[in-house]
Amino acid sequence: MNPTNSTLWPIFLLIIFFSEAEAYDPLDPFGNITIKWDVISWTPDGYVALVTMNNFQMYRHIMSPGWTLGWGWAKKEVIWSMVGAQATEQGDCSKFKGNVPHCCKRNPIVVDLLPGVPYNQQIANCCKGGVVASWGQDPSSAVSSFQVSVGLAGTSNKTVKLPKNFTLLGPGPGYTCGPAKIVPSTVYLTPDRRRKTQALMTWNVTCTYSQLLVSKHPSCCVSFSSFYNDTITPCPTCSCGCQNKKDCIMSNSNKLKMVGINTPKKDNTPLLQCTHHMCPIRVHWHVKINYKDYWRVKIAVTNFNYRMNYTQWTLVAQHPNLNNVTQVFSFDYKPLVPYQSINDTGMFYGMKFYNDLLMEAGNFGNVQTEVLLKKDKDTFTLKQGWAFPRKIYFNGDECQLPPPDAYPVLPNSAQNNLISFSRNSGTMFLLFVIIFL
Ligand SMILES: *[C@@H]1O[C@H](CO)[C@@H](O)[C@H](O)[C@H]1NC(C)=O
Ligand SMILES: *[C@@H]1O[C@H](CO)[C@@H](O)[C@H](O)[C@H]1NC(C)=O
Ligand SMILES: *[C@@H]1O[C@H](CO)[C@@H](O)[C@H](O)[C@H]1NC(C)=O
Ligand SMILES: *[C@@H]1O[C@H](CO)[C@@H](O)[C@H](O)[C@H]1NC(C)=O
Ligand SMILES: *[C@@H]1O[C@H](CO)[C@@H](O)[C@H](O)[C@H]1NC(C)=O
Ligand SMILES: *[C@@H]1O[C@H](CO)[C@@H](O)[C@H](O)[C@H]1NC(C)=O
Ligand SMILES: *[C@@H]1O[C@H](CO)[C@@H](O)[C@H](O)[C@H]1NC(C)=O
Ligand SMILES: CC(=O)N[C@H]1CO[C@H](CO)[C@@H](O)[C@@H]1O
Repeated sequence: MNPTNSTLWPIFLLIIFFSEAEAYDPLDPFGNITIKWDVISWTPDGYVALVTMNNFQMYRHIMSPGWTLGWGWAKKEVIWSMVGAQATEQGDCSKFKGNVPHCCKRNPIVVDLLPGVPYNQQIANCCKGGVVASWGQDPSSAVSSFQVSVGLAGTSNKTVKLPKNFTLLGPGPGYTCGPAKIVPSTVYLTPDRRRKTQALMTWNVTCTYSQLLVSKHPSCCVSFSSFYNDTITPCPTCSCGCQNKKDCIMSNSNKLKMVGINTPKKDNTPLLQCTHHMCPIRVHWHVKINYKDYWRVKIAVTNFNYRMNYTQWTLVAQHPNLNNVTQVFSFDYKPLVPYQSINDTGMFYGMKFYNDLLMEAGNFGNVQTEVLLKKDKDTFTLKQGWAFPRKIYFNGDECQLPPPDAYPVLPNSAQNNLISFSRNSGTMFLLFVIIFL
């Protein structure tokens, strides 16, 4: 192994240590969703707060039907009114005469408003049906806000009690939120940028994602092929669990002509095309051409769910040669460099209005790209599966890779394998991945 690679070992060990300990994504170690409450005025019986949700995750967005935020009031607070969002239930407000609160529940559940509500119900960054882009894809849309007027609450920074037990669905489970923490008050710049104002008090809540909370099975899988071997390495059988196998639909079934078959279910249960892997998403990585100084990979993403269009989808890949991406066709690409020294991860996403919508299963349910990579002569090899990715994520969830013994192999390379095994650092890494991940 060369010295640069050996310096990485402690980091990989750290990654493994962390990923087993708690919600921690080694490819986006600082990713989180932060919910900030800025008290912008005190009222006779409480306060008005501007609540801002920032998605600091590089590649995990909140897609339709959007976020759902819940919390528990510390005392007997009520919500007098909201702008830009609404509580899903009013609850029992029977003890109020005259002016009735918007929500009297002890554990309010709040959702964003839909686009197109009247202007007097809107504020900046609201009313997007709860859809929030990922930071890596579009930082300007990675934010959602609403305003809440709280009553029967503390009326100063000494008496106010912070809400507790925050929960976030985005739109499904997966997020765990920490306690609210008082932080330095947010400072605002006036529109002419000549005066600063500040919130009377600010608290933050941080939520992090763990795929394990969502399902014990992956939600996507990866298949491989190469120009040097006719074998296609398929997704592992039952990659995403086969418990729904009886409900899947053959791609030639007449049922597909039924009206309404593509309508999403409230709980988002998929209607999958029958495959041996039973995944809603398959990512195919094809090693296409080996030039003298470059090599070319084709990546295709296929949707097998008849009930789902993926908007603003993201695909993350980890491969040592992503430090020398020369050109990416038909997708946008951005390197992710969470550890300054390692540049082996990048995110692909669709071009706006062209292929940022991955259509439901069927004829149009796929998107594809080709990637041109410059070879580093010291590491490039077609042996030992080096040309295939170490990790693939779709929409922030890690996909199931084929088992290492199924990778397409170079013809007649069998006897060299053992030698290159100990010499080739790329292979060492792969071996490491195989054994420990
Ligand atoms: C949340 O993410 C931001 C941006 O990556 C980071 O600066 C901040 O430290 C994170 N917060 C926590 C509590 O991890
Ligand atoms: C609180 O959240 C905001 C984003 O909503 C972030 O900019 C700020 O750094 C956070 N403060 C702390 C102390 O984490
Ligand atoms: C918060 O959760 C804890 C444990 O689940 C519970 O005992 C407590 O009553 C909750 N508090 C509020 C204000 O919802
Ligand atoms: C509360 O407000 C007082 C001034 O009214 C200020 O001095 C103090 O720092 C504030 N405390 C917090 C936690 O914001
Ligand atoms: C997916 O998008 C297309 C085009 O916008 C639409 O016709 C179709 O009904 C959508 N399918 C689902 C399942 O939402
Ligand atoms: C990472 O690699 C990409 C090319 O794939 C390059 O454009 C980028 O500058 C590199 N970043 C760092 C920090 O080395
Ligand atoms: C292609 O790869 C497979 C393993 O995936 C291997 O069994 C087969 O022998 C290879 N084909 C050739 C021509 O080497
Ligand atoms: C062959 C080649 O261009 N290698 C470059 C790959 O990228 C790293 C840094 O990202 C450069 O240091 C190499 O020279």
